Amino acid sequence: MIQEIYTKVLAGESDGVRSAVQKALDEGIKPSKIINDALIKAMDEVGARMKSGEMYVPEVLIAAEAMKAGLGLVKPLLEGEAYAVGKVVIGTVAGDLHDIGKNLVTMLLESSGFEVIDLGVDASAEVFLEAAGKHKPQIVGLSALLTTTMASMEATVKALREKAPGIKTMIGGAPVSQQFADEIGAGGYAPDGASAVDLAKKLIQ
Ligand code: B1M
Repeated sequence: MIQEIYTKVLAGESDGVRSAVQKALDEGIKPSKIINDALIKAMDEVGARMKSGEMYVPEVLIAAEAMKAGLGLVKPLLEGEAYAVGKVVIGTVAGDLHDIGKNLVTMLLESSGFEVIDLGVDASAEVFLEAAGKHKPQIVGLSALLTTTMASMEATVKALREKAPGIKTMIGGAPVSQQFADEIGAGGYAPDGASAVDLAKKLIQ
């Protein structure tokens, strides 16, 4: 049944995932095993296929939806078991309304076991700082799609470094790069959603 869930997630079949997860639960398979050995493992494979160009954004989004459909069934049964592997506050920086890439990164982080607090778009340094204080994440993730909003990203990273030095930052978006991350002192840069998950895992180690 674990294999069936895995296969259905990769195929993006939400209904199929739900019924396979229900069957697994009926067979007495532990929720944590279903999450780790089927749902998260399938999303790891989705990430790998996205990186190698075997899967494209729409298929990835559909697989993440299917994964979340299964997760919805098992998550309430975890009985206080620590589930989230880490906490991330994420948002698109001030002046920038692009959120498709940020939403994709959010879905992939969530389906890889992270708890994600999404601040939406046009989030100022103050909004990021307030959320960092309130939610105490290990990581704050910033997205920017405009060359003009790279300055907002720099200002937000600077504010976080000064006022919340224990929190790691990661950045992404079409105009930014590893070089820019190094210049502004961000904790890391990821070029795509799958790499963002790998980076987040690395940053919380
Ligand atoms: Co706009 N836009 N847009 N736009 N838009 C771009 C970005 C642009 C390159 C188009 C162009 O001119 N060729 C250009 C920017 C030029 C520049 O600055 N260099 C541009 C412009 C100029 C504008 C406006 C100024 C247009 C105008 O009004 N004159 C305006 C700005 C509004 C604003 O933000 N204040 C504007 C508006 C819009 C729409 C609202 C119409 C719409 C956004 C809808 C939305 O997001 N809800 C839109 C869109 C859709 C685009 C394009 C076509 C597509 C962007 C996208 O969603 N890509 C884009 C051109 C293009 O890229 N072909 C363009 C798909 C997405 C999955 O990829 O976002 O790169 P991406 O995310 C990737 C990675 O970058 C990475 O992972 C993601 C998944 O692999 N990533 C992260 C992203 N965030 C990350 C965070 C991480 C880690 C990785 O860690 C935290």
